[in-house]
Amino acid sequence: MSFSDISFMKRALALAENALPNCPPNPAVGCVIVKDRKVIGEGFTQKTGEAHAEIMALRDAQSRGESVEGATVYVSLEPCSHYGRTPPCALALINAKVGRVVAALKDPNPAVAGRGLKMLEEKGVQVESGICAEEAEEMNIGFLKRMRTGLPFVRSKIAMSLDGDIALSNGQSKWITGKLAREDGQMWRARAGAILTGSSTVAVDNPQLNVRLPDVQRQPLRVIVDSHLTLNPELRIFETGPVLLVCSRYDIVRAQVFEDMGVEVLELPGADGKVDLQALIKELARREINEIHVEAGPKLNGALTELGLIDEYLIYMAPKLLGEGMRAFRLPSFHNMEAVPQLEFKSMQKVGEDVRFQLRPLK
Ligand code: AOF
Ligand code: ZN
Repeated sequence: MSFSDISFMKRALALAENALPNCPPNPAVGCVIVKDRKVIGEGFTQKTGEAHAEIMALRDAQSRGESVEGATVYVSLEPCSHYGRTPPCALALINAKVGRVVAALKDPNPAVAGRGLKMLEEKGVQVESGICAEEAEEMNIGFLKRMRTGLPFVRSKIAMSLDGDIALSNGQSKWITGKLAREDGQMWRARAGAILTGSSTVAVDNPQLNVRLPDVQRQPLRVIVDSHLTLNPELRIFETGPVLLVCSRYDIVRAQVFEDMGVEVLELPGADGKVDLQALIKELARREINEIHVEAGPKLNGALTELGLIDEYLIYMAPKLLGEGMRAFRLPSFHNMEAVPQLEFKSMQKVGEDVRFQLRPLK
């Protein structure tokens, strides 16, 4: 591994970022082809069913009139070896006669799992992996978790005041954080396969919970936990894009109204008349959702936390005190410090006038 290997891989990772909003459920991958220390082709994963990063980079080199024979290919995930929705990238690289392939990570998809690199090696291509692995893990944290464990990565985004409130006591919550923090939140929303919320948030805030960014061709599935199907079908969330309404008891009359509007209604009964959240997370994995982005109130955030279902808290904290307002989490009283959920800071960053914390449960 050399210094230039790292810098070309960083470029591949930066390219992969462009893929994040459009490629799910495929992982976001970037690829850079280098010859004589010069970049001759670049690419990133297109939307599912279309070209992978390596194919885009090979096409880019071709359109620049460059020969890739003997070149080094930097790719942020192992090239695929299988016929999925597209043919194997490893084969395309072999046919293009590249000399060396450097991958950041092995692809844990059981259809690939090391076979991409093996195929290349068997044809005399020099291979290496593990360069910038940590950054590459973060880039596709949801895809990698789902491939390794069968479950998606759950990230809960919460905008709160310095005293931990998400709304005033009268329910008003517009706007606690500033414009830049809200734009940053849109980026995280855009990379998710699903946005998960509860009926109270939808009823009180009347949000759209969609992605409003330029060049985004895909909308995440909006999933609403509404145990008794009490929501008003005229709320804004039902006007745009796909919605999955999850209840604990299927009421045919109420459900019909939503189904006639094209909204899917799913019954997942849990304990105490509530929705089985664990079953819901599994169901979303079955639907190839890699990342679930939670934007919800205290009840759902409290319940998910108690069940240990949140992998990351994305907290935007505003320099404001809201006083006796609505707390971010409804959790029981704890009687000793050993019992409280413990998190660790993954990152801290100022975003406009607010601060963003990324926290993960302490393992
Ligand atoms: C790559 N390069 O840019 C990506 C890869 O159905 P397909 O053909 O689109 O294949 C999807 C699988 O390919 C996906 O689950 C993952 O294992 C791999 N993704 N592989 O060589 C890429 N995005
Ligand atoms: Zn591929």
